[in-house]
This record gives sequence, structure tokens and C-alpha cells, in this order.
Amino acid sequence: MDYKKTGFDTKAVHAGDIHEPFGAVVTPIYQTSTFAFRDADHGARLFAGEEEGYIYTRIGNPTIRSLEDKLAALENGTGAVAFGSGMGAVSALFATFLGQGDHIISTSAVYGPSRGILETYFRNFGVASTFVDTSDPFAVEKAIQNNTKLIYIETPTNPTIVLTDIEQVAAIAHQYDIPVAVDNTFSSPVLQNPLDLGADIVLHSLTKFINGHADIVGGALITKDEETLKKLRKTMAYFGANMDPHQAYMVYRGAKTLSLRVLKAQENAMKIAEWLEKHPKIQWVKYPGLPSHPQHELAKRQMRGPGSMMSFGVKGGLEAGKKLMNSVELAKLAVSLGGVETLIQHPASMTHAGLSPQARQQAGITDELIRFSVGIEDAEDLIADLEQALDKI
Ligand code: LCS
Repeated sequence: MDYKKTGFDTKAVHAGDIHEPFGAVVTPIYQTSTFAFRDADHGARLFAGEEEGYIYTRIGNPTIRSLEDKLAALENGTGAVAFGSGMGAVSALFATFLGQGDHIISTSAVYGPSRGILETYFRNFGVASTFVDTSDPFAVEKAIQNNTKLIYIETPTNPTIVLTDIEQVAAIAHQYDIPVAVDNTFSSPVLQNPLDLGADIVLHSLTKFINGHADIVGGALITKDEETLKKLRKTMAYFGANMDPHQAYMVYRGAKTLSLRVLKAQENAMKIAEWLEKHPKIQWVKYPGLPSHPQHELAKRQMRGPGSMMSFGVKGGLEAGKKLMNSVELAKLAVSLGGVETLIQHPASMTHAGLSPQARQQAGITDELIRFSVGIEDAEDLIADLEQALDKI
């Protein structure tokens, strides 16, 4: 079956499946660290890359490959490399493209640790980074230097929900022969496919929507071309940033229901955002589905839907926000996002606490900002929960 020609849900359910001799309908978990060679020459051919096959699970494993093939199909890519976490994928991406004397441009509001690793480890290795508001493509062009080797954007951003026009940034970057990688975690491939918009590499924290059940961490890079895929796989194996076969199986299983979950959560999010925006105790709501979002038109053009991530500010600032977070009963006060359960958190003191106050200010992560990851519960129950919590302020 050629899954390039099928619809998204057919890919989500079937792409990547292994057809083993017993006829198992689902891909088995190959819980093995190593693979026996048929003979010495077979082993030598595998190591020389003259024959396809498995050698050692840090380098590759059939269950992991099954997931990678599914992810490549969902993002319309050539192939994918899975990692033990989203940050494993971020680190491998940077290590593959950046060396001493090189420069990277990234979104100022990029996920905190993605910025943190550039401003610490990579800076120590002699890699310079510039963080700009990539929602302005001209700011990206202005930041380009002779030694710029990668443009890494996140859209929509965590937690400020700012969008970057992927098509425009890719067009500018390609004039200078610079590859563009996009962190597509917040949209998931259900709502946005960066490779189709001109990007070269897509990154996912699989921990979020793709696995969707808040029970594993994982990451992936999906590429447009075979050569980049090979380079990224080599970095993954050298760094030991591989996924475990059981972890891969969990994501492979979760991904089958990806669009059902994403679309239900999005339906809930739209109702909640509209309700919050009208609530007298709410100062502001940032959600791409609302006409009040400054990039509502770009969201409609670039994404197939506004998703289920939003941020908002409560009147009365951080103290009022804390009261809300301590009073919700259904929504869990926890970091992470994109699962079936609704989560609430405070980025300035939690996910983005590692950034300097200046970096947080540049990224627009104000002290009162509360992030809300809407799950697939009943919208009425989530609204009732927020209502009783807001009543306590
Ligand atoms: N990219 C984005 C946009 C993320 O939100 C995260 C994690 C990562 C990359 C890294 O992925 P991980 O290694 O955690 O799988 N975001 C988190 C968050 O907002 N709360 O906890 C983790």
C-alpha cells in the first residue's frame, strides 16, 4: 500500500506497520538490544551499509522504525528519526547543523530549553545564536549572517501562541541556502505540515499530541531529503539519544487516534476561548481561533485549525492567576501538554523559569500569563471547572 496517496487517518492507523509471519495486526515490540547476523559476511555488509537490516537498537530497531515510518507519512517526509525525548531531537538537530564559528537564528519565544541549550552548551562550543521575533520575516532576513547555518522556528510558540509564516521564512532562508527546521509540536501534523510549506526539517516532541496520553516522553525529526535523514540518524546514534522499543510502541499506538483527539480538543478549546474572552475576571486570551488573535488570518491560511493550546491573563495578575490554578479541580496543575487530559500551568515560574528575565520579557512571557492545554473531556465540565475557580478569586 502506498500511503503517500491515502488520507491522513489511513496513514495514522496503518503507515509503518510491520507485516510479520504470524499475521499480527499491530507491530510487535522488538525488545532486544542486539540482532544476530546470519554469518560474518552478513554482519560486515550491514556495517558497510551495503545491505538494509538491524545491528543494534541504539542505531535502529524494527519497532522504532515502524513509528518513524508512520511519522514520516504523517508529515509527508522522506523519513524520520525517533529520539528518547523532544530535547534529544532538538540537541541532535543543533549538533548536526552547527559547529564552531557557526550561527543560528531562532524564534525569541522558542521552547525555553531549546533556547537554553543554545545559550549555554552551544555558546560554549563557539556557536552564536540570535533570537528574533520570527513572526516578522524581515527580522529573520536582517539577522542572517555569512555563517548562519540553520533557522529554527517554532509556530505556534509555547506558551505565547505567536505564529510564524513558514512559507515566507523558508523562501527568505532558501535565497541564502540556509535550511529551515520547524518545531511543529503545538499544531501536530493534523493541523500543519511544515514540509509542504517549504521547511526542510520538522521537529516534534512526541510527548505531546502524537502520543497523546501523558505516559511517555519522546521526540522525532522528519526530513524532506534522504541525505539529511542519514546525518541526523548518525548524530542520534553517536549521542545515544535513541528511543526505546517499548516507548516507540506506545507512541505508534497513540498516533493512530491522533486526529480524533486533536479535533475534539480543538472543538473544546474554541468553546472555552470564547467563554473566557467574555468573562469579566479575564484580562486577555491568546488563541488563534479567536478573531482577536493578531495572526488570526495567518492561522486560517497556514493551519487547518487553531488547535487546543491557549494562554490567558487573569485580572489581578499573578496572585489572581495562582488562585485560579490552585482552585481548578478537573484541570490538572502540571507541565506538558497535548494529552487527553486538560492541564494548566504558569510558564514564568515553571516551564520557562530557566530563562533570564530579559529573555522571558523578549519572548512575551509575562508574569501573569497562564497556559491552558485543553484535553478531550466534555467542554461543559471544563467550563464549569474554570467558572467555579474564577468565582473564588
Ligand atoms: N518543543 C516544544 C514546543 C515543547 O513544548 C517541548 C516540551 C519540547 C520541544 C521538548 O520536548 P520533550 O523533551 O519534553 O519531549 N514542552 C514542555 C512543556 O511545555 N512542559 O513540559 C515540557
